[in-house]
Amino acid sequence: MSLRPQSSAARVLFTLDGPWQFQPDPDDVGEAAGWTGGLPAPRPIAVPASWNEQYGDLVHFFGAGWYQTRLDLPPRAPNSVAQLHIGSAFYRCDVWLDGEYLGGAEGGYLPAIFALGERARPGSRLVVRVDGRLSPTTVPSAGQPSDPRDVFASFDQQFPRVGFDFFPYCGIHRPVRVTVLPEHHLTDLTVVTDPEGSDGVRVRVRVERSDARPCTLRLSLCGQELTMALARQHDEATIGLTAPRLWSLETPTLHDLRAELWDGPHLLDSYQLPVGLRWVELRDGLLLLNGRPVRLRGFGKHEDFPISGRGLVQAVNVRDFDLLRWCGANSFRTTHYPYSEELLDLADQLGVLVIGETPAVGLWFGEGWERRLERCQELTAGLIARDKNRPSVIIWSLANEPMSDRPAAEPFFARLFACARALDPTRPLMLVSWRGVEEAAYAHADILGLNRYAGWYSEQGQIERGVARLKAELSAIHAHYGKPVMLTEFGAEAIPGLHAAPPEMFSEEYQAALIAAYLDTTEALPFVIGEHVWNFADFRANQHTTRVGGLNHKGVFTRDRRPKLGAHLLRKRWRGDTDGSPPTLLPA
Ligand code: BDP
Repeated sequence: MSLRPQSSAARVLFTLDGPWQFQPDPDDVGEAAGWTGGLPAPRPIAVPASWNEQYGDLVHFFGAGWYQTRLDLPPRAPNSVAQLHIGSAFYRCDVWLDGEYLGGAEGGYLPAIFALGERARPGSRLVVRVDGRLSPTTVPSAGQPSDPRDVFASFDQQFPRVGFDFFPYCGIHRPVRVTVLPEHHLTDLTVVTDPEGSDGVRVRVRVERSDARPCTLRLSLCGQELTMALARQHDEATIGLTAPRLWSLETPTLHDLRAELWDGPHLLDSYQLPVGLRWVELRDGLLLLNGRPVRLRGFGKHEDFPISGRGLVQAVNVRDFDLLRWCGANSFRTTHYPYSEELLDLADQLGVLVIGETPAVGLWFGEGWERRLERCQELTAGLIARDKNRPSVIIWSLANEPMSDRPAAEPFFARLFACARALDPTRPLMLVSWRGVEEAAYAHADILGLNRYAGWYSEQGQIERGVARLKAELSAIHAHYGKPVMLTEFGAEAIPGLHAAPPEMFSEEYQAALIAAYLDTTEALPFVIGEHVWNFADFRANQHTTRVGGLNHKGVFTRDRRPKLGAHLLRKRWRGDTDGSPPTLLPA
């Protein structure tokens, strides 16, 4: 476990973001040719960003690419600990410093941390090899054998051939930083808030540190100070607060928890964690935040933008939150992988609820499922470790649309849900399915997510028949499992500027009409705890007959974030106003 890097009175942090040098390695010769010590013919590349759209010859390059930059470690205290932190690199990264191997990490969406040891010096050369190749055993997968039981077999025809409906952008996608920690340092904090009495809370803080050397812990939160002698590597402290300002959608108050380690008068380490005091429950079929029911209104999204690809662009994230507010959404799901920590900072600050999803999209249960289960357990543990202290994250989604029509699916999910529940008993667990009542793994989830495209992939052009089917299916799921259900995806493609009256498929009117009909249906069902439109914005997918121009056009905003009629419709429904949009174009 590791705390997110920050600078403090005892810690140093600097960024390596900016242009790096890059060389694609289509024949996979780099390691044998000694590129680990430096690249023979590199070209500039931006970090963070996907490599695919930075150069025309890299668009469909999904192999290994080598990055290098200079790393100047400042003079540091003896025994301090220098670490390299890569926010994310897709799909796998391996790191060398001055030709010496530091380690590797797989998965693509979670931070990778490498000890720099004593090697780093001013002018060191850092080399990172990023391998974008997916295989049948990776999560997510690509290239698995076709089987009619795996429903998305039709996507076998798409290019590139991957087991999911978004472009497999490659590269260093999130910030790269170097941190220097003091010798004796905090390694983890876990903060849990429980209600106490009529207006109080009890905040449990679990502290982990690098060693068991006796020292004093000082915690401060909301003006309360707590001092405690530590003699073990981990300990737990409790802070009681009367009538604190809670974190909620309306007032997303964050308090700074300051944690310090002291040796007599000497400060050993200091860390500041923003904390939102809130608790989440499922009770009587409702989702409750701080004891009050909340209905989730929002979207599935993607980290996706022209040229930067899946790389972090802070301005795009800020704009997305502005647009979430513009249309009155209160939540989103991090479909279909963990999003950047910088994005979740905004959710914490702005009071937006998040369903945090693992990269387990389109899981398949043929040969090698045990290996994929291990990967899923590691990825789930990594996601929980990274985001467990975030007030915005209220639910964990452990998989999206598994192809679970196979015997292995049941034991697979029994183990995966047990693993997540043991790691975080404070948040409900969700499984997002396309199979509906047939989804045996629903038995292990607390919230049953359903993705439904009746009126689009089925009942094509017939919205009324689509919603009739939707209602019947949702009711059957609830009757069978007796658990809260969420409509986690629904929608229709709309080519921006394409209009039709009466509405026809691919027109903005059809998309808006379908969304309206779905909301009419689900808002009347008391066991449905929310609905997320697919998708917030158009996004780059793979080339396929159903993906015009390589984009999935189910966004209610275009890829450059202009509203379609569907966005105006949502604003009207979720906020009750139209912002001057042409109401005559809205479906009645
Ligand atoms: C669902 C998937 C999502 C796709 C969407 C679609 O969860 O990733 O993009 O359908 O077809 O099956 O648009």
